[in-house]
Amino acid sequence: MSVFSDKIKNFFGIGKTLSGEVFEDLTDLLVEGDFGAAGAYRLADELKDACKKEKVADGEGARKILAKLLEAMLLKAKKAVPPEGGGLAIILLLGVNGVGKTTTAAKLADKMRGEGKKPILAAGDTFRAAAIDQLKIHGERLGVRVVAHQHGGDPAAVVYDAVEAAQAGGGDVIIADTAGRMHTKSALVEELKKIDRIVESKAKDARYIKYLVLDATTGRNALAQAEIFHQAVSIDGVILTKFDSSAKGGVVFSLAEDLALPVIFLCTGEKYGDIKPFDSKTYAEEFSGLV
Ligand SMILES: Nc1nc2c(ncn2[C@@H]2O[C@H](COP(=O)(O)OP(=O)(O)OP(=O)(O)O)[C@@H](O)[C@H]2O)c(=O)[nH]1
Ligand SMILES: [Mg+2]
Repeated sequence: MSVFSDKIKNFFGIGKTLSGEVFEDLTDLLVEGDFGAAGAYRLADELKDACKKEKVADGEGARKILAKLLEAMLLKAKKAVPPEGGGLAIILLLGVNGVGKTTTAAKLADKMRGEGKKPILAAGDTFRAAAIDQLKIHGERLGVRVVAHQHGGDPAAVVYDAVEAAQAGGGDVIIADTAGRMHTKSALVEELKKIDRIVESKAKDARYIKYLVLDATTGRNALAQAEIFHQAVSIDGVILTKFDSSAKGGVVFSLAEDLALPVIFLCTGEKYGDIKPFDSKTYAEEFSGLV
């Protein structure tokens, strides 16, 4: 799957016998793979104990146990609110500049339309001048309706209009892009509170989901972003983008363990189809170089 899982695979190469030193080296390798130091130590230790207990002395066997331990880590995340289901869904995409929010909004719209849904894209990034046009271009290409206001407008008002459009029969899932900034944390919180109020008053029964978009290539920095956003606005899950490039992916385990945040989708490229639902078992196995 990635260069990093190849490293894990090579590390536990055929014929490798498992000495204490191997587990120390593994700790370093996990840190390199965007695991935090504490998590890496703990995991290497757990693996060492499990190999001993199960009398596993070869690399291949160790990787199988590693995958199980990793999957268990991922299951510590809270259960994801699925974007699919009956009634109106409102999906808000949050995240810092350039992580891929707008692209992901388009990918989700395409995916959901392919699943028989009627998505509406809401141009909630009114901050950056080109953002509205960027979303409109996606909407035109995909044949998906885009609700937009002027540059500088109020994002909550955009969501308001999108909800009205949906309720008038125009759609059953709203995917709202937002501006990429969090340095002004209080502004973000205020902006979201306003959107929350709109949803509460206009679409009380809607499934309202806040996904944080994180760029996988930013490694541990992604975890720091998640901490800040989660604390500020309580997010429901993560969409990890740019997993196609040099991303290592260990941060996914920290998101689950440290913040109980589930990853919902993995994005692996710039094309509309480059998005797939996240599966814990598959991810753990891929990370361990098993598949
Ligand atoms: N390789 C790769 N590139 C991606 C992926 N997702 C987004 N991109 C690219 O990342 C860049 C930024 O994407 P945007 O969708 O504009 O990001 P954004 O978060 O909306 O950015 P701002 O609106 O400026 O905050 C673009 O060049 C995208 O094509 C992905 O999964 N893989
Ligand atoms: Mg954008």
